[in-house]
Amino acid sequence: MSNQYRKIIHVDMDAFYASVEQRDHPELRGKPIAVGGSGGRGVVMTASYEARKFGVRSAMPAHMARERCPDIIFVKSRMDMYREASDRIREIFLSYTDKVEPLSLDEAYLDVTTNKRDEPYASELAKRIRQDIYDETGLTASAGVSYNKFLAKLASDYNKPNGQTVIRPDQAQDFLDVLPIEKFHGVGKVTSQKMRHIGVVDGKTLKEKSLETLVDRFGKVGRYYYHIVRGIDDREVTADRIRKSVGVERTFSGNIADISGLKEELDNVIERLLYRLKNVDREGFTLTLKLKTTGFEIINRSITAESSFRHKAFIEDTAYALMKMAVSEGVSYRLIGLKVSNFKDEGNEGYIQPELAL
Ligand code: TTP
Ligand code: MG
Repeated sequence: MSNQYRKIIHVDMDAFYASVEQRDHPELRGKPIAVGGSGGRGVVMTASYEARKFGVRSAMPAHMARERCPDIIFVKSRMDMYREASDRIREIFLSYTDKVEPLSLDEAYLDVTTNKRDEPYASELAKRIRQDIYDETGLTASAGVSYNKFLAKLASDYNKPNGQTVIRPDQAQDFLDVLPIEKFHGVGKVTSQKMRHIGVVDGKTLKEKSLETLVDRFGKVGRYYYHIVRGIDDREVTADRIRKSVGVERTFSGNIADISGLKEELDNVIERLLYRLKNVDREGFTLTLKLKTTGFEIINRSITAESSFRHKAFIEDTAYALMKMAVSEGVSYRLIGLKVSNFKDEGNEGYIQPELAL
């Protein structure tokens, strides 16, 4: 019986945007910071754990955050950096399993029942994934390990930050019984108020309600509540829809104007692209180079070839040629990216043979 259970990991980055800022600005480490607008209508996107001690939370108005934590430092968000970290994390996930379902930039479900490492212990995999994330991005993540999505997500929150929790089938009921009703994933403010109205304050009291009562009160979702409180959740981890491209980008720490500096960054991007292609195992026939200028202008140059972009030498030669085409003298750049697309099994045949002139 027990080997019938699925093995699901939920990974969630710790104070994601704030951690990226503290990583890139050492002077902010150990300090209460908030990422977001500090002005009149500014809102906290997220706060460092140092700021959370003062009660600063996501979605809180900036003025309230300042009231609670007068020393708080506001930092502007840099979405391109968060996206880049998110891409790297996804690369790591995909090197463990193809069944990866991202929920946002910083969290995902992984089904590791079978996995690319042939590792039977999901908690061991979770440890390795978190270590890989730290090695590759300098950021910490927390993980929850269980036999379904609901419990895995619940578990990832248990030992935050930089921790992990396993909920085994025989432990699930204990976790659920004491869980406050508003902590049930999918139960919002309105629902939890309605729940409290009928005497449901936690898992234990929710379990006392019959399926009929719950469906009667909450409609279809009542059935979901009935089951999750018993540790039953059959939702599959649905992998990303078929990807149309595999790409890697890098934002520079400073601006770069010289071609040798750009080439160095490009080499790094090529390495990462090769790593990702290895995990995807599909043949793409178009290579696209992207540059972003310091003025935020985006330049794309691409080449479609007769053979697929898989081998290092071919990718290098083509990428260097594209870079020569794309770069203008006297312009400085802040980002370089490389992407392979036009995959063979995409409904088209990949490279389309030009029609023969008869
Ligand atoms: P979360 O995972 O909810 O929060 P977090 O990663 O900052 O902190 P932790 O997981 O350790 O509790 O959200 C991930 C990122 O999404 C967060 O860093 C910023 C962004 N975000 C918003 O922009 N607005 C919001 O209201 C929330 C909740 C998150
Ligand atoms: Mg998070």
